[in-house]
Amino acid sequence: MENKSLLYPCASAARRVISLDGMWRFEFDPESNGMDAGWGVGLPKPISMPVPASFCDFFTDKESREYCGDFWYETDFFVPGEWSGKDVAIRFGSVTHRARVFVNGVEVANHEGGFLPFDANVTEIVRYNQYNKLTVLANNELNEYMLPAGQTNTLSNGKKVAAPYFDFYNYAGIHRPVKLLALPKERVLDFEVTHRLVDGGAEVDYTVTTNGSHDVTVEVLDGTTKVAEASGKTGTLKITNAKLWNVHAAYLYNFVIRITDGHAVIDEYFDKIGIRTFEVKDGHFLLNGKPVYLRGFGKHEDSDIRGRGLDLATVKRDYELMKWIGANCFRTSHYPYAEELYQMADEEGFLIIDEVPAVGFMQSTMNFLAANQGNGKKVGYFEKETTPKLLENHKAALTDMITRDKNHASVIAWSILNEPQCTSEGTEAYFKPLFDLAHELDPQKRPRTYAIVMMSLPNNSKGQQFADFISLNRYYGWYVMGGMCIVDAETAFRKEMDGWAQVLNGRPMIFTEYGADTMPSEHKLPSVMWSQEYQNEYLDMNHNVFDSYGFVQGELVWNFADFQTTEGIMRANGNKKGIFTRQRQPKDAAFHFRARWTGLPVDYKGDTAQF
Ligand code: GCB
Repeated sequence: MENKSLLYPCASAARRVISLDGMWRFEFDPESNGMDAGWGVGLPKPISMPVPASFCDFFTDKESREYCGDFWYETDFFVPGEWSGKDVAIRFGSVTHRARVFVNGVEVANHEGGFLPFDANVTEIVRYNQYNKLTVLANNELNEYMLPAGQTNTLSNGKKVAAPYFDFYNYAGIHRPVKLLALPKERVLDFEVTHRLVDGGAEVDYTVTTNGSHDVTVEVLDGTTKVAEASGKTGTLKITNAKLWNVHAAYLYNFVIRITDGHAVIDEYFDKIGIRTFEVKDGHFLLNGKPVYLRGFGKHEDSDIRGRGLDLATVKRDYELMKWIGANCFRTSHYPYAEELYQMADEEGFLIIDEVPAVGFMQSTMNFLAANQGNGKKVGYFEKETTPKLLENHKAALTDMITRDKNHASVIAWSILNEPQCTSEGTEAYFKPLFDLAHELDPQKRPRTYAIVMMSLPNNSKGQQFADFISLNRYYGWYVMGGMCIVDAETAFRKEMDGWAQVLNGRPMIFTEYGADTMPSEHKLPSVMWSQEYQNEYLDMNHNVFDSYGFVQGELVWNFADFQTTEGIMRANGNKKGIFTRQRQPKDAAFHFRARWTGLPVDYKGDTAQF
């Protein structure tokens, strides 16, 4: 799109932002005839629906909750007369999974990809000093060449049903804030920063992209005090005695970009930047040159009632719990999260492994989760007819994720896939362009990884050589050799680890998943699987293994909290591997982790020579 920009909206001397969040109108369109019936100019029988939120869990009937197909949202918005002469845009933080947007009945955007922002320029369409109608035709069907992947099945009663190849509920709706923007015609479209630590301070190289030719100036402020400035679309800002951004000790500078014409300000854009370096070196993660051991979680955007809709109250509680337990890192499994979460990680000093929604790229495993999906066939996921289309969608999502998130101090790495079927022939041809693209797009050249599924072993994982560090999802003692057999699980686990030691070539390894389903209601002495006691025994075994390998440089347990999944015999109203319940209260394991993580030094294994 012309003038495409994924910058987070901000108000300034040249920009205006109005929130369109609130109670919208909503209607299901199971026969997909809304378009022909003119729903773009008015929904015939709408019900109320809050935005942002998933629509699913408000309903008391199952057909509505499980609805799969087209659905519509509608609201009215007022455009101030004084905005005339500006560009007017509507920005969606995300709509899951696809959206066509109409203003006053005119189609203004068509977007696929349920976890990243998009906008629509509506300058030529809106009526000033009047209310305008905003309508969204959304759709939540799954297919094998989208991110995340799945299928859409049809039941004998003709209703469609989502069959995800992934283990989280297919929540849908307008999940993130919607904003009405007034933007100057000539404006900042994007910027990027890279940091260098030098004697006596730091240097920040920047590039600003605009859609015009006027001068650009950049300022860095410490609070309100200017500490560096530069002019030109690219340049270097020198900051003496820079306060570095660090884990749990974040420091953010105000970053101001202006486009000027003599003394007149054409555009002004504000952001915050944290100055830090991050790299993988000699088997360690180095933050500002110092080793850091990653501890934390795989998470989900998931909570009662609002589903996957952004809920700042839940976000706040999650950060408080993560601080309490001594975590310093999380992976945005299995999709880029709302921008507000990264801003908070920047503020709180958390490290993020940012994951694109490349999940479900393995037909055979996840199918058994829902009773009606399995076909039991092993299929090379990257040798399908749909693979070229999948790769195209994957590149688009990766591009938008890196473009959106590249300036966050909190973002330290890119996770390019979760548990792909990576033992078949097509793997390398599929992976290489994506890993190359991530490197090309990221000015900070952050390390790249992907989460490797069980049974993808050091000798048969075809994509592992592309990763800058190895990330394993392992369930020894849960999906394999659980309960009494946990002793054998440990032996098998160590054997696999010895194999990885041979192929790491100095790269660190982390665990992006390990965990055991646990019912908060169950206690049993001696333990049984699903009890709180077993979760702790399982964790002890896993931590013993991690502790005995120097190259293990991080542990992100699965999952931060219990979360909703598709129903099926493998899940008891959701996945119960949470260390916290879905209501964000601790299971026993939370105290276990708090003792461990607050006890390990920040640079745990920082000086190990075992590589
Ligand atoms: C995995 C998946 C994750 C699941 C988890 C589990 O390997 O990456 O999405 O939820 O296992 O609990 O089975």
